[in-house]
Amino acid sequence: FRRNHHSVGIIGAPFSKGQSRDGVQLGPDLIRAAGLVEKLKGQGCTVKDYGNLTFEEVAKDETTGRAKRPRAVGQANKQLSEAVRKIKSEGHACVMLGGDHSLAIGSIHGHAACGTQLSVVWVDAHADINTPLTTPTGNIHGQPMSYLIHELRSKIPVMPNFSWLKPCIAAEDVVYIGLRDVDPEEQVKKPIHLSYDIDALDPSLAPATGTPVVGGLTYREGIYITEHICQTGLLSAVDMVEVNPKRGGTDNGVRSTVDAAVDLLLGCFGRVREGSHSADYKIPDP
Ligand code: 6HN
Ligand code: MN
Ligand code: MN
Ligand code: MN
Repeated sequence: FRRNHHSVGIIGAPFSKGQSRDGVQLGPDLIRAAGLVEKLKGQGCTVKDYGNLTFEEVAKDETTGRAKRPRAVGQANKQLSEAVRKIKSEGHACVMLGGDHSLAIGSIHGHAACGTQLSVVWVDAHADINTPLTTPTGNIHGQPMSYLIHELRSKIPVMPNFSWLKPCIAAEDVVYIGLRDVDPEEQVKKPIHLSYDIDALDPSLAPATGTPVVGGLTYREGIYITEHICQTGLLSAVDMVEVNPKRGGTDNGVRSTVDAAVDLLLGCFGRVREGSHSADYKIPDP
């Protein structure tokens, strides 16, 4: 038998203002409704669900540089950072359910606030490392890495509601997987923050996302990454972001996207494709 003893803390961040498409704020409840908590428990994990954060409306939120809605994004990520920090301090592997990928700012910052140097594995069709001055769209979900990396500090303008944020990741500790033109670097020894954008997967498998790009990972490749990271024993926090049920086209498209998100998270915490028994399974006696 395989036994899993992962202790998982889940925080939902129903936030969409790092981009402009409605629907991605529905991700956390949709992923829960697909049975995430029960399935994690079924494979032997201890799970504490910390619920969803609530975000207040920001009335006037003008751009900084080209970055759109900086006050809303800064405030939401401050709240998320504090929540992740608490979950880590209580000893759990943290699962952050987004929401859009701007939430990686607070999730990684809160994780790093525990004091250890982290490595970040960024699984995404996009590099999400535009600065507020280089962004072609203004959407902060295409920028989170630029705020987090020490080496880019001098490239980031002062932004409203971002004064709490200090860079906390060294560029050499970031691994990108899923970009169509970058080779993965796999020698990771520090605690791992896995930031999984569902658009890393091929749109035929995960169409319900705001910025799909053809030529993505297969289900098998996507799951393999999670299994491999689980086996390192170093997984410390995971983001699952950019699931958007209003972009799926069909019910089947939404379902397959959400199911993929759940399966990736199960893979992070010990599920094996050759089949895992539930924690209390016993071979029947005749
Ligand atoms: N995502 N590179 C584009 C931009 O707007 O900066 C797309 C970013 C997509 C971000 O999928 O998390
Ligand atoms: Mn992304
Ligand atoms: Mn992406
Ligand atoms: Mn494991």
